[in-house]
Amino acid sequence: MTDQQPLARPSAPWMLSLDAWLADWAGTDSSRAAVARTLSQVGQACRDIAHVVAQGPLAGALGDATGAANADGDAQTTLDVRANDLLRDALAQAPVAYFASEEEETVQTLAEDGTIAVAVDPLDGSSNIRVDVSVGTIFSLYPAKPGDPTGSLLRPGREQLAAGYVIYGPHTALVLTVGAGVDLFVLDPRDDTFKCVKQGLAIPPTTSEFAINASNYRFWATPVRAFVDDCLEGTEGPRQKNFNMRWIASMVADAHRIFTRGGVFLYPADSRPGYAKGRLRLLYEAAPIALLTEQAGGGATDGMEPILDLAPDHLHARIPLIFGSREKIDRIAKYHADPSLVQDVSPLFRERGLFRK
Ligand code: AFP
Repeated sequence: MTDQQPLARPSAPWMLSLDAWLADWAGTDSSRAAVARTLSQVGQACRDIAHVVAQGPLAGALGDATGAANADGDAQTTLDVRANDLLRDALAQAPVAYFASEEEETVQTLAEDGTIAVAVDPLDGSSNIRVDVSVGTIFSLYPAKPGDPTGSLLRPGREQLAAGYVIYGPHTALVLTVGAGVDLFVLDPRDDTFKCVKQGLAIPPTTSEFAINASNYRFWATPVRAFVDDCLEGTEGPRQKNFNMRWIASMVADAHRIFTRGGVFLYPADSRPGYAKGRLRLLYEAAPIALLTEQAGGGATDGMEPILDLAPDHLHARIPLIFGSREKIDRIAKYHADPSLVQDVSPLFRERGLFRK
């Protein structure tokens, strides 16, 4: 490229700042304006979290356990608590009535007259902090029901007003939906502003990648084993193609790969004590990822039902979560709905599973 040639740029909204993007979307609609102000504050908190993450050990022992546990019994790290505080403080400057978090046992009331309820996983993948692997923040917005903090949040994911995640990786990226497709923003370190770099993210419908913690193989139910066995059989199995496997142990990082080049993520229920409903939380992990996934043309299921149709029965309820490329989700759902299909689809199942003794 010579000096004279202009850089090839997609048309607007390339490089539109998050705040400009939100103002454009909200227009003169007051309900949208409340959502926009809330998302702007989420963006500011995540920018601050990105700064702390980037400092690594210079900011203190971020990955060390504080000695406390969250409502679910997981050990809290210093960064879990810092991220939670940054989000809660930022959202106190927005029209947010209620704030729920993985790190808070109950719903916090921030502004009695607020119109939005927010649920967050402030720091997803905290076991990766110490090894400098990507971590993230997940967020979900609902309309607040006046005087009903918990009821504002215990509802089907389809009622979300907006959802997204931020990944703190080699660059910090925000993936956002307000219910009309999915857009990608990158935090520009030159002026500390999220800028839109892609509109209308679409998850490729077919894929040759899957993500699952295969060390739990012996604890899985038959449909999940069958699906993985079929992938592992590669060109010699019923799928007649080779697959690649990835597991980052930060769902946000696995999700970001799937939003970029397709694939499927599975954290199923298993027979270990405490894992009867998997590991991930419906309100602030599965539901926002499911909304993003559906908005990007993919699917998200607990094996039987779309995640977005499910309402948590308590704030920290868990759910088996399978999301990603449409074709894979449909196949996995079929295995769950009719276990007799497992024998047809995978003639080698039970005899030659690669993880089987
Ligand atoms: P943490 O935030 O407690 O590290 O959990 C991360 C997570 O919820 C999700 O991001 C990963 O996909 C999953 O747990 C990893 O779980 P396993 O360690 O059981 O594979």
